[in-house]
Amino acid sequence: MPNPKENSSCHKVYITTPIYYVNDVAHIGHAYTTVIADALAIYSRMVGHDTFFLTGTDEHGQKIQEAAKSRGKNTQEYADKISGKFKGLWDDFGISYDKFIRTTDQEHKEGVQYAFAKMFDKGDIYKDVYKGHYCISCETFFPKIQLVDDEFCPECGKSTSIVEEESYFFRLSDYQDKLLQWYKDNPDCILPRSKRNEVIRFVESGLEDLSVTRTSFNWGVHLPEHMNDPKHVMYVWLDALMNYLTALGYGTDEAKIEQWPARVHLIGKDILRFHAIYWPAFLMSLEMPLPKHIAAHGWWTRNGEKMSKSKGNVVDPKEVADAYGLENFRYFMLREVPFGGDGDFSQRALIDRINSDLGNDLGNLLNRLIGMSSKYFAGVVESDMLKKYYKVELENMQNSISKLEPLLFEMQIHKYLEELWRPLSIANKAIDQYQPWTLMKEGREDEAMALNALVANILANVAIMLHPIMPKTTDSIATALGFRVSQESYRNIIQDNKLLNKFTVEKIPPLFPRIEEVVLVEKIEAEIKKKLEPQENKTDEGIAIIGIDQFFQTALKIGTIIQAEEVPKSKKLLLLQVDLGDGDVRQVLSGIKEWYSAEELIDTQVCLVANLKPAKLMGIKSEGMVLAAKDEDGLVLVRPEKAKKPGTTVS
Ligand code: ME8
Repeated sequence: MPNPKENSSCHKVYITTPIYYVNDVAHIGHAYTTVIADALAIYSRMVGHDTFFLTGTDEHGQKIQEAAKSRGKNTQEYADKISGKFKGLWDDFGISYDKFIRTTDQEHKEGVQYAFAKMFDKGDIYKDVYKGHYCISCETFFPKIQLVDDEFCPECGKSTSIVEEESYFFRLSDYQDKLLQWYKDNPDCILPRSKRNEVIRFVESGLEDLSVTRTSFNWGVHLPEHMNDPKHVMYVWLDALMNYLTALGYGTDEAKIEQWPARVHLIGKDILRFHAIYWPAFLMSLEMPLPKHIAAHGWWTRNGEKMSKSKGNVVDPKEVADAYGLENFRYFMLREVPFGGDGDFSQRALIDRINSDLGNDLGNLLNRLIGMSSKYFAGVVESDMLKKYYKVELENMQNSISKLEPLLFEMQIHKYLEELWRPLSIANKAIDQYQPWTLMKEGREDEAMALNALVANILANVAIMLHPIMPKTTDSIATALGFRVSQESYRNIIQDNKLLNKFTVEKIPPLFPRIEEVVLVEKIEAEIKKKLEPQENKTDEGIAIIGIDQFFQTALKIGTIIQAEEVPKSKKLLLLQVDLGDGDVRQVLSGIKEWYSAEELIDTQVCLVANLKPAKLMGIKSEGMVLAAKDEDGLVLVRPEKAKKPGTTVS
């Protein structure tokens, strides 16, 4: 990255976030990625680069189709609604995206079809049959050895199903060496660098060709019409990754594509494999230049667990922003956690950052300047004498500022902010050391004015460089100092080290009123407490102690098995029809085939969890779960001691 002092030329800078799945609403993990990208985009525009910032939503695939179905909604309407919520949140947050792409946009679909045809014509895509373990939740096939207990997804823990279908394949294996060469030639292509090593190890262990179409559902981009194969839709990751190109007009409006390649794709570490392996391979196949950086950040956790929609432990970014101030929250997220590492969300840490870094170090410095200049100089600040008296402090500050830009684009954002706080400490120390009140008492007015000017100029530099993270707050600081944050002030103050012209300080209200605990949002607090309770109340075996109310949330009923049959191709599953009385017959899949034959189960009774959300295994719906006990000697079903009427409640 060029030094800002030398860099006045304009570059094209294309910044992207992942496109978010519309299977549920946003949480702070999404806000984190989006805010980092926003900060980079604001910075890049301020420097004068031709900047394009893309975000959007990922709307195809079985997961979305099922999410809509389980809510009884039409898939497109459901996608419209959740996509609108993401967009609404980013608009509320003032995120400065240039385009919000949706994978259901017509131009996107056409662009993906164009790319597919291009790869097919080149011979990089061929047709074959695929058989494998598929996790719907992650929209990914996993080799058997990676499964937990031969069945469960290694990523999310959910049950996988065996999918056997005709499929088109991308010749990923052909790109193994080229990918390794790319990682080798571009040490910064994956950030942080430690993540690059992980990717290299993965690729070196061997790449298999990638199945890139599905026939088991239809909510996706269809193959180009001329390929005459209407039952196939594209693999959601091929569709989704292509958004980075189609948003620029790839396949529909080539004239706009000059913004490519991406300067940085910001992602979470959960989707690094797709971005660092599949995506560059697709791009190589399409003969497109590769992105400069793929930057993977860590996870936000709650009590040490990854925050995720499926776990239900998410923190709503809007609630936090409303409670503590949007820009304070932005600062906190970017300052608190080293990029690439995980961070546990804590309100205590957030309050400490606001009161200490923002209130004490930054806000108080501005108050001190306002106080000193109005008391001694009717609010006027003049920089004429600054270099005469405080040259060393000034140079130290400028030295710190000049180190910043590379840190930002190398994704060392917490270090960027750490470094940016050094000038503030230079200013605060100078006031304590030289004491303007003593200088005034001793009649050294020039020195007192120079000290004021030192503080004002340091604040101006910090305001500009903090602008990408706290745009409105820094606009207020700049207003107090008589200037506006803009490309021009960036050039003058940061690049050319110019000092502020004579100005009169404008008094503005305190920027960071101290936050006491009582201001905490009760709702968030109550939620945290609720989450913590079961942790504190555990048996010696670590099992949560629950109240009777929680127990009664599970509907346990006696049912009679009226029909049982084997599930073709499954070693473990039997398909049972369980009568719960009053015409309520449940279809239940149960992994008991190793211990029971279908025949011996007919007309026997079981205990059934009757209010489980229906789930699909191997494409078959299951509407309950039979209780069983398993130890090293095998498994037995839990049954009533004597026959009971079907539907009898177990309590
Ligand atoms: O993966 N902490 O979408 P998604 C930090 N549609 N960041 C988190 C997070 C957490 N706990 N949880 C999610 C998808 N994120 C695909 C992407 S791109 C072509 C397709 C952030 O809705 C993080 O950036 O599951 C992660 O990569 C992204 O949200 C995934 O969002």
